[in-house]
Amino acid sequence: MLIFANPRHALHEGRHEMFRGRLVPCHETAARLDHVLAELGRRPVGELREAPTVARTTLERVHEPRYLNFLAGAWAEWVALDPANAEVDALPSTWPVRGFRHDVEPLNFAARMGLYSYDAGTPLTAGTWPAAEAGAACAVAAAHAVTGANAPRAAVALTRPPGHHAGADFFGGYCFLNNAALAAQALRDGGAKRVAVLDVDYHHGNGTQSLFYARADVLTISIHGDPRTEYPFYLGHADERGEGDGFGYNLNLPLPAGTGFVEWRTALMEALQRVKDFGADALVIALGVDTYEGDPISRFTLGSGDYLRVGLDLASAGLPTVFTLEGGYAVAAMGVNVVNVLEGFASAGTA
Ligand code: SP5
Ligand code: ZN
Repeated sequence: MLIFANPRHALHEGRHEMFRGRLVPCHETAARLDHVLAELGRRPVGELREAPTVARTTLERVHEPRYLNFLAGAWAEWVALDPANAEVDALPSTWPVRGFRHDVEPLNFAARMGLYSYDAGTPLTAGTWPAAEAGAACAVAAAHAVTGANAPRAAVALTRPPGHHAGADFFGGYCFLNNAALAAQALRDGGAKRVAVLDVDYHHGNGTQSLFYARADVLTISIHGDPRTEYPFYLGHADERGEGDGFGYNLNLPLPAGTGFVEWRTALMEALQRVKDFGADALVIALGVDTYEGDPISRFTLGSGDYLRVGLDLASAGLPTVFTLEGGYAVAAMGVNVVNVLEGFASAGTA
């Protein structure tokens, strides 16, 4: 198993997210990834590798050019508005909902923040772009690593900010560039005919779903908290099955808040059966561990030991596999939970 850890992840360090009318400390912190790296130091389940940089054209396989241009320049614009902004995160506060235009890019910075986002929980900071770009490079490198003869079974993009909520031209849910989608597209571009993305984060992978919704070559599956009560609320229902050529190639398995490992694993088995029926050549796992019982913002009750079994189950698909790191906010348990998945996977055989 090869592990590409984002060397720039800590450059993205938000101060606050909007919650119930207040700015509260961010849940998505650099310490999360530091805990995973520390646990990997104790239990080296794979070899750490450095990722080469990613080309803009590779990012454009998934994201809109005008969105990438905005993200890359947003911090400089924010500080140019007022030098005092350097001490404050940029958060959106106005959004073009139904009936507004999306084709005309406003000149106003706040207006563009809203055009390219969907929540006020995702601060853009001085280091957001370099951190996200280096993370995307890890995801693409991980996809390349499992491609070709004598490739290892699995590779991991150990990165933050996470990615699965980000769409072609929007950020949100702590995500800016969709690492899982970039890995899936890189696998396709590297010769895989059919790629499955299985999202096991507590929250529905709305960005990934929307990116591949009309495509039959990338199957998207998400197991998550029922969006009627859980973030991201407006997508992730069981009746979303894809559209056009992609009809039948999206599977949502929403579960009620409070779901424990036995029921969660039943959904995982259904997901893995669908991956098998699809005839995937490669698998991307959007690995969130916010399904953990101690997670402060989520409501499933998986235990740390359960993640070993999750890893074993994922390995049973028998496919070249790329992991991208998504959510998980019980910071102290984060390292054990993530490395348990990887160790469980590796213990199945030749990863
Ligand atoms: C990648 C990922 O897991 N993103 C999740 C984004 C969830 N954002 C909304 C969370 C709102 C909960 N805020 C609770 C704050 C009170 N301490
Ligand atoms: Zn999540």
